[in-house]
Amino acid sequence: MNNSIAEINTYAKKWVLAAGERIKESFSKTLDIQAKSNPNDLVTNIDKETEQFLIGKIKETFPSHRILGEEGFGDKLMDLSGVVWIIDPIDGTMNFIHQQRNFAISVGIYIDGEGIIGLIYDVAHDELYHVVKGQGVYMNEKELPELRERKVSESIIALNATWVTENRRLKPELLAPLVRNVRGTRSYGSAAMELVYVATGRLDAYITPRLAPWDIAAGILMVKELGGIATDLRGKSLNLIKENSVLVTAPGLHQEILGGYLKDGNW
Ligand code: 2AM
Ligand code: CA
Repeated sequence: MNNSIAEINTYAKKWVLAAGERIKESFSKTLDIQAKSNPNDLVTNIDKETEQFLIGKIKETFPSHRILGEEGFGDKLMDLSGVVWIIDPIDGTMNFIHQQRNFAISVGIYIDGEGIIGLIYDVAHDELYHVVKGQGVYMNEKELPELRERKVSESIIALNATWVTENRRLKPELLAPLVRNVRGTRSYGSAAMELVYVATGRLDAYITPRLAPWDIAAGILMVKELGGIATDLRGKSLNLIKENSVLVTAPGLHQEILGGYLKDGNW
């Protein structure tokens, strides 16, 4: 690798902030909205333009880097060798369309499969969450503290009610005891934001049956950097080249949820 991590990081931050400015400008314009895999799986011209903007910058400056992007303007990847940027131009597109908030730009940068840099930009709040492996997690200029040990009875967990009730495997009857025993449940509709909320301690866990690599690539690096745990629902490592079920928690909680509530699941 010819470019230093510091150099890649400086550009990544600059481009994500610039992409956020472009998204803010779009708030006053009419969106072109299309459905993808189903009528509720949406994409807009701004999702596509933001991905193309970021890819244009990366390819111009770092031609050897590869890109995995949600909207398909990147490369077709079979593995994570070399430097790979994993991009969700707008995570929480439905929120972007309906609410103009609760969405984020998510960029994870992996080197030979190891997560090194993560950026999640909450554009509506002007909050850039940022991690470089081993150097801590920052919200703008403020460093986030290590996560504290949690018990299920004291925790707030994020779940997507639609997916929990629809999913064949993540059955409501399996999750009902957990939902009863936690302090509260929440759903924000953006995986990147939900992972950031675990990193900041606003949430203690996030459980979901199926996410794509771009939904989680940046956020799991932040949670792990602060002592949290990120696996699939069987406790296995996440694979950033395919879809995964996801269990991301503060320390302590992972074993309690996995062993106490999810062990009889058929994931
Ligand atoms: P998106 O907005 O980029 O599509 C919604 O709870 C979260 O799940 C969002 O992060 C959303 O990302 C993601 N999501 C929505 N549909 C999905 C799908 N079919 N597969 C994987 N992730 C999805
Ligand atoms: Ca998206």
